[in-house]
Amino acid sequence: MSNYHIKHLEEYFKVYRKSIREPENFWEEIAEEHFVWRKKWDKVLDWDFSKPAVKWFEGAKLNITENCIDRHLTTKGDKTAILFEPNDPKEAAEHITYKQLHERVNQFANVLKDQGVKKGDRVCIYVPMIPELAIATLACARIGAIHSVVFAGFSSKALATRINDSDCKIVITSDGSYRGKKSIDLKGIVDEALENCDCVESVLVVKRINSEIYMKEGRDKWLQPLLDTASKECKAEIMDAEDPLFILYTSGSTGKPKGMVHTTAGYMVYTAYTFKNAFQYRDNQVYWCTADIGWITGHSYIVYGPLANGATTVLFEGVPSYPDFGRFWEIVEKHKVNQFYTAPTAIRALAKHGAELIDKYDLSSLKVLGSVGEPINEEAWHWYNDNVGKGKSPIIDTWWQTETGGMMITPIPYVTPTKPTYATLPFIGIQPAIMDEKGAELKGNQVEGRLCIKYPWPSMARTIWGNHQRYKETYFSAFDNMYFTGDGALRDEVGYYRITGRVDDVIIVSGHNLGTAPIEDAINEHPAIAESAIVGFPHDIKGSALYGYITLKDAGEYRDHNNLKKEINQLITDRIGPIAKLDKIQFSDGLPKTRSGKIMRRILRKIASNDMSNLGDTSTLLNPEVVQSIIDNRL
Ligand code: 6R9
Repeated sequence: MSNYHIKHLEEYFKVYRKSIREPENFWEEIAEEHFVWRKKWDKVLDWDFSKPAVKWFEGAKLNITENCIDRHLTTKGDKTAILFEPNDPKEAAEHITYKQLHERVNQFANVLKDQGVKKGDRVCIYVPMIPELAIATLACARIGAIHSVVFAGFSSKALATRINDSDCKIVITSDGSYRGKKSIDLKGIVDEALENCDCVESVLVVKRINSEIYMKEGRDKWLQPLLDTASKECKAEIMDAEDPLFILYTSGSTGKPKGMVHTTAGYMVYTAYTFKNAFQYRDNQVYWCTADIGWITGHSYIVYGPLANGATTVLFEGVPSYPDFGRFWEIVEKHKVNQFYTAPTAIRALAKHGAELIDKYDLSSLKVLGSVGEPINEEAWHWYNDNVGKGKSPIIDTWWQTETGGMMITPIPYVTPTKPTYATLPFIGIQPAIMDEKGAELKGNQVEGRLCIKYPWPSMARTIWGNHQRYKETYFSAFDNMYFTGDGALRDEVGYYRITGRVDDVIIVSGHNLGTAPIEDAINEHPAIAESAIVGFPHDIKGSALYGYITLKDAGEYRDHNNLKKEINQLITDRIGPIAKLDKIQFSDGLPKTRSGKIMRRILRKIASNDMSNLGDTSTLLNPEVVQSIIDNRL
């Protein structure tokens, strides 16, 4: 019997119980029935969280690209694997079939081999959202090189840090990239970064914007001529289950970015299984995740998860606002997208521009709406549900992390009844625990605390590149024998989980623990408010007090800021209590955000505390310019 595709709630509970009671049997069956192996494993799982050491499918041999591409060739060779939608809506979309993907990945892999790249070498990929990004990633996997994709919006400094940390020998980039009306000189950024990277021997350059760029003799090569003469056949390197597949950097609350290391077999099995179920993907459907492949969401749910299922995955080069805020819906209509996966920050930005732009397009193909990246507030949830889903497409609020490799807590659409702002139930095989500060597990329902995971799952990161000690300290030291997520969560009366936000965002005001997320939710209910971020600042009497940074939907319309401040505090008093009222409220044109859309509370916290000495590297922000304006107008 196959448990691969869950179809109703009773089945979810049955399969979930099995996955917890007999995890090894469970994952063995999934691995056996749904993937191709060069050799099966000797042991399904070996683990010890105290070291920490985790191995899945030890002894197995495979190549993930044979699972993502080769095995589909006989049945789906002419099916579109990657559907590329360019930045400019006037440029034609490109349909890359599984057969073509096979050829292009092999050619790219052969070029890498010619450049001297071998199994285990690190390859930095700094390419915009064009087909070559996915192809380069898969080409590395084909030959067993470890890819390190760096989001092509990071600064030269951030890029250099990442290249050096994992000692990359080659960088793949493009002459430039398009982003809405703008074009960006990516190669220039790479040149600047490489002034500080001795490890890099060569740079392969994809032509995208046809700009005049500097090519360093002996180091830089145009990719296309090399591809043109490369063979379309490239034997897949046979990998061990636990060989590293990729490194992906994620920023910690302090220190340099952490290069999370993901390995081959477990990552493949889990991302494929979650993709199939969380999106209820069926053959011939069109799936679109708007993330960038530079983030874990893109790795797992644009590239590996969808392709392992033989799906059609849309790869969008542009931005939601170009040529106007209707672009997402235009693409949904044009390609008849069935599953749409995006982030709350995008939803809020679109909501700000009203629903009229949606009504111009036919969104009837949509069956599942996904959300990822941060807690989705009530207002955004309803806007998404009512206007995009027309109340008919379930929203899956998927909670997971770069470190977890795949979704951890999420509804299964048409199976798990959804509840606004709740990620609902753990995915199959996931054993969450809610812990109190003293390290005791809070059993039963209606509890709130720190979110941990008690048992290994196949796609968990195995280490931090070059720093296993930091991996242990960050994730396995706060609580005995548990993976600590860094997030807070509550479990409601029926056992549904709601992620309450990073626990480092908890502020203690007059001895009361206040999470920033519920306060922000209350504020965001105000019709004039677009977004808000709450941080703590030192206060003589209360210990800490609350400072709110707020952006308005239409700044011109609400000139009476004093009145607005009163209304905000009244909302907070109504929703949470007077204890959560804000001492200071600053209106601002924007909030500093990471490239993946997360508000950088660290910076706001410093400004609120009047400590501008060490704001850290703000160059990696999406909007570094707002920082100065916030400083200039601080209260
Ligand atoms: C996949 C991804 C991880 C952090 C995570 C949490 C927040 C992600 C969320 C969510 C509430 C959700 N987060 N999804 N919070 N609800 N559905 O985003 O990975 O970039 O590593 O971020 O994002 O705080 O710990 P990553």
